[in-house]
Amino acid sequence: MSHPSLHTPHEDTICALATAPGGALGLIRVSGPRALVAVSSICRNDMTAFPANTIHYTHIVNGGEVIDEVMVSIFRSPHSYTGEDSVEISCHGSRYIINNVLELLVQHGCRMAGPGEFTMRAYLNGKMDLSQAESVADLIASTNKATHQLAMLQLRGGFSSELSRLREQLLKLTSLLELELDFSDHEDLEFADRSELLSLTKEIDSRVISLAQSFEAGQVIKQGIPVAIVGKTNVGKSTLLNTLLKDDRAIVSNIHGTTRDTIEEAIDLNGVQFRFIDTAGIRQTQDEVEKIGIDRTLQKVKEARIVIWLLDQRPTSGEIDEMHALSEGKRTIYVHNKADLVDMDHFVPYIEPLSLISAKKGEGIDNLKRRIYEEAEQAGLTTNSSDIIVTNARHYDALLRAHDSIHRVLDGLDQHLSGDLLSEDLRQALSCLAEITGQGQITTNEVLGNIFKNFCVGK
Ligand SMILES: Nc1nc2c(ncn2[C@@H]2O[C@H](COP(=O)(O)OP(=O)(O)OP(=O)(O)O)[C@@H](O)[C@H]2O)c(=O)[nH]1
Ligand SMILES: [Mg+2]
Repeated sequence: MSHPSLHTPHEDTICALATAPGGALGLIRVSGPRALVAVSSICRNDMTAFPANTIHYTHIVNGGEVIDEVMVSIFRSPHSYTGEDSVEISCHGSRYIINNVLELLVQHGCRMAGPGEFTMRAYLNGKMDLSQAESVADLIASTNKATHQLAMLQLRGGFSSELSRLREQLLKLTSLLELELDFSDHEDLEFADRSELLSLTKEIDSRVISLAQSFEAGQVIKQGIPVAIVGKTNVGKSTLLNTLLKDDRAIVSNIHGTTRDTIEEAIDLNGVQFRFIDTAGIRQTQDEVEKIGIDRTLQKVKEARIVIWLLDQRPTSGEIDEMHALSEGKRTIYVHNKADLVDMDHFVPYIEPLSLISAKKGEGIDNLKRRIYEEAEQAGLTTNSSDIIVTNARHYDALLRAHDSIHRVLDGLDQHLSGDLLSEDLRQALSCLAEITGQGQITTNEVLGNIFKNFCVGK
């Protein structure tokens, strides 16, 4: 869609259904200078003089026909979501009613809103910055506590204030350099502050790097932390998946090599999404299809963040070495299954720590879940801390470019380049960070169009 001219006030008034069709109620949003006039024209009451932040009971009428009994909320500029005069109409969820109300609004001078247009107006009117506007879409898309928390932190400005701290530091650097320029004819002053400049630049760079690095964790959290369940054939991997899911998802049998392909299912543990992957049991085989399955298992181990090695008997020391080699660099949890068959009086753990479970009887599963969560926590993949985690590819890209520029400043300082050469790179770093929040510079229609095109209409 094409957005209206971005840097002029919005002359037109937009309307859209904000709720999903099919519910008991529908919420229709109207925003812009004619919002109150347009809604008044289709209601029994004239609302143009109604005070801000009030709700009114009224009827929508079309000619002589009463279309619906509705509640109407009045917001006045600048104290509304968009910053403009806005009205929200709560009507009944009927498609007929909703279409009728929207048609009437259009007849009275409103225009149907494009995707995200209300939020785009909120941004253009200074109600939120660009990264906060983007978090609105993430918030709507959030499916669990973790993704909700990430979006909420960003919406409430956690990331924005971190960026503005970084920008302040970059500006401080710039002014220190300018000071150096001003006094450049005093020779003894020229490099006096260079060590301070260097340490400040390094400090900024390491923060930018750690923000950029958090993107990977952000992606994992959004998509679900991959946990591969691996082991020899018949140890109970598919049984464990089914028990975790509380569902008969994977085929279980006492025939070795039952699972051929990988099976993936998401489970929420303490509000964090995990993707459990049941795999083909590892063994020597002549069966071509099974071989392909085992290759896939090894691939899944590589992709996993956490590996559950399932065993049902004491492995040989050669097998232990093999397990260590395969899961090297992964967070690995060793689990002995079929505890119901174990003589506990004589059981000696052969790897430390070793979790004991019975997948079939559901024993030890809560403990195992706790361990899985702890591993994710230690890997920084849970969001219980208030640490900023970057989740948006556009932000990640801008951070990488900011890092490049800052790196050039570091090199320049190293090579004793003059201040004016360095401040060019500093300005670039500043502008990359400003891109994220869309502040302090012109954000093009194309950029905004790309950001908001994926929003829902009505948001
Ligand atoms: N006694 C007992 N048997 C179990 C337990 N867990 C699984 N089994 C049995 O072990 C056999 C193999 O279980 P599966 O879940 O199919 O094993 P798998 O590791 O997926 O096997 P493959 O897909 O062949 O690699 C089945 O007969 C299960 O009922 C358990 O905790 N106790
Ligand atoms: Mg299986």
